[in-house]
Amino acid sequence: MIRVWQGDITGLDVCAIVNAANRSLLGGGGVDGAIHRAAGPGLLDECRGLGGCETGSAKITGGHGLKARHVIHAVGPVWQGGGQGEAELLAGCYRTAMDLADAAGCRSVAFPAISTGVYGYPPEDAARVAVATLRDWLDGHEGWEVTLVAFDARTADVLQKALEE
Ligand code: AR6
Repeated sequence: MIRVWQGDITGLDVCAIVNAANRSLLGGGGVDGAIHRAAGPGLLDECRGLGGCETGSAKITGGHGLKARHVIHAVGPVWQGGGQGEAELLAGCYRTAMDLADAAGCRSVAFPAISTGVYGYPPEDAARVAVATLRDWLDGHEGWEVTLVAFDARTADVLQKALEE
């Protein structure tokens, strides 16, 4: 099941929340900064041991001070017009995050709108990639609750429309 929820991802009581990180995995602004602030310094300490992450993939850590048991740090592509494999890289973030959540024994996971902030991915296109990739993954995996988190009303609307397509 996929649902849309509007608000701050850092407070969600789910098994894993996904972070929109960069390749260093050492923090940043946007949702990344919010997650590190809410989780506390232990999260950055754990991230230092991960050796970064390739664009289009993800790595998992503990949730530290968060309600969520895990944080999955996904590195979305920077939007460069759409001809640089951005859609496949973004899909890779969602697929890898689901694989990691599954391996950790989770059945609930919440995603921010990866790449649609600082990285400039058009929200409508990103929402279509997110929904298609998640539907494909969930086909054959029972009993999951996936939350697409919108920080603002406009993003919530875009995500809801993508779900209804
Ligand atoms: N909860 C849910 N969504 C949020 C929150 C929050 N607390 N805060 C922001 N968003 P962005 P990106 C939304 O820029 O585009 C960082 O510096 C935001 O409104 O956080 O993947 C990293 O370190 C937008 O819809 O991520 C990277 O360097 C979405 O989260 C870079 O930014 C993603 O916006 C990654 O850029």
